[in-house]
Amino acid sequence: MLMGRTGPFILCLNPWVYDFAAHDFFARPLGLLYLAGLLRSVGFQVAVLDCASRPPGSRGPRGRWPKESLPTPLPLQGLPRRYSRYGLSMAQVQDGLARQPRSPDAVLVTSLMTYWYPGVQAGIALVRQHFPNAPVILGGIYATLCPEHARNYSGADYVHTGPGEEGLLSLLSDLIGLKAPPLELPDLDTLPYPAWDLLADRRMLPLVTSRGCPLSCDYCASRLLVSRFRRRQPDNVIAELRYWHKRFGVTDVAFYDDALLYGADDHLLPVLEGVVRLELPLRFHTPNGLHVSLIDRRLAGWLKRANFATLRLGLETTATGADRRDRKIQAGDLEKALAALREAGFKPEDLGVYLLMGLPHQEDEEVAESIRQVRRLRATPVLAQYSPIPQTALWDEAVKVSRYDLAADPLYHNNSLFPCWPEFSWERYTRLKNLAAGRDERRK
Ligand code: B12
Ligand code: SF4
Repeated sequence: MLMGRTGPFILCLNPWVYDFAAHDFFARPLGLLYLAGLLRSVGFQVAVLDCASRPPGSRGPRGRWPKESLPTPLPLQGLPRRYSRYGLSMAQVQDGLARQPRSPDAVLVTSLMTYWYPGVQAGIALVRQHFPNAPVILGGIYATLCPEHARNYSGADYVHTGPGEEGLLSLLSDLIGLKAPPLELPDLDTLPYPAWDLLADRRMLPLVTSRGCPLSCDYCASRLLVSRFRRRQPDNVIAELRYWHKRFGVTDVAFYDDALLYGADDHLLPVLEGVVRLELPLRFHTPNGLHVSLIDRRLAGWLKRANFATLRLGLETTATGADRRDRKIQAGDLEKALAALREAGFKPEDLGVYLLMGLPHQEDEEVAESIRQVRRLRATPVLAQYSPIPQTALWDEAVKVSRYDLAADPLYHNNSLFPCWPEFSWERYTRLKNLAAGRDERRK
């Protein structure tokens, strides 16, 4: 443990979202909060500034981010969409930086979507204006998936790839000469809780009970971000929920797991049993899609009993065989899962089913048929637009078909561009959106 009340001071920054469209759908900088928790546990003084947050007055665990229009970046000009900065205003962030107790010994900056890097650049530039002597370390998903780009263009002094827990303390010692004691290599159960209490907005708790995914779908980056699937002990998860509920009365909890339902008998089910047994008045959300094939009647019953309010299932497409880009679903799985969930008491509007559109070579009719099937099964189709991700199995194909030079600039990974369509088309998009909303079919 570092001694004294005034240990080294680390500022953790979650930059703004820069995009054509964005919505705070239970989004919090969980990875950064884990690192803040870890540093605090060994004696660092830590502060968190979350630029991608909503002002305290706005309601609910999710909602619209305030936005300010920005000039569209040069490579994307001509697209009929307005580019914006989402989150706190520039003045609020400047004020947040000015209020820091002193100049930080280092600044940790996180990153999420690869194509949000202009927000990372802007955040780092602002930090440099305020704290010219503080080294800036960038990590997170953009940094891991596009390390060369991040090294060349983010403005950070150091770009870290992969999970931050293992290398962060030695990195800080190297960069700023801090003498932190060697850390027992943390497993997921000995890791301190994320420093969620340092967020100004505590209306919703982001929770992860595992890291990585046992599967490997062609369009997904999970394996590249975390190579090994690991899970926390159920008791550890229950203890965390109890802790935050007791301390701050939190009720809304969003799971960020890639494979929350995997091996549920000795993982999620004991967690939910614990929540029900302890009568914790929580409400759960799964903004990241759940595995359809793993939902049976027993599990569905527990999801209802434990008060899951926002359910998203990851179907992606009803295509079968070689047309599928993943290995997570077999014929009949969706029918079985939805029947079990409805029997447990979930209503069609509770059951959002993600359908992936904009994949290379994907015909609109495939998406339309998936939409119809989801509607026939009395669930709600939710369209998710494909974002090509470097190093994934589908990347080369995406590069081949895209009208953009995907490899030249991560801005082109933006799913709002439909980068794998021959051109951007509001008509094409609107037709499928209407169909998903149940409008088009009725008019026919
Ligand atoms: C939860 C999640 C979401 C949440 C929101 C999360 C958030 N914070 O905003 C929701 C469900 C809303 C979401 C939405 C989307 N998502 Co998402 N999401 C994820 C997911 C599953 C987990 C991210 C996470 O928080 N992990 C948990 C924490 C603990 O890990 P972490 O943040 O990576 O942090 C660790 C390291 O990165 C590192 N680290 C992080 N910061 C720093 C800083 C420093 C200094 C250092 C040293 C280290 C470091 O250490 C941390 C601890 O180990 C990832 C997949 C994945 N496995 O990561 C996809 C992922 C990020 N999403 C992705 C996509 C495509 C989307 C969508 C576009 C989906 C769609 N088509 O609609 C939307 C767009 C969102 C929007 N608002 O517009 C892609 C990224 C695509 C891209 N081009 O970058 C991913 C990678 C999934 C995939 N398909 O492969 N997402
Ligand atoms: S199951 Fe989900 S998280 Fe796992 S590899 Fe496939 S898409 Fe990614």
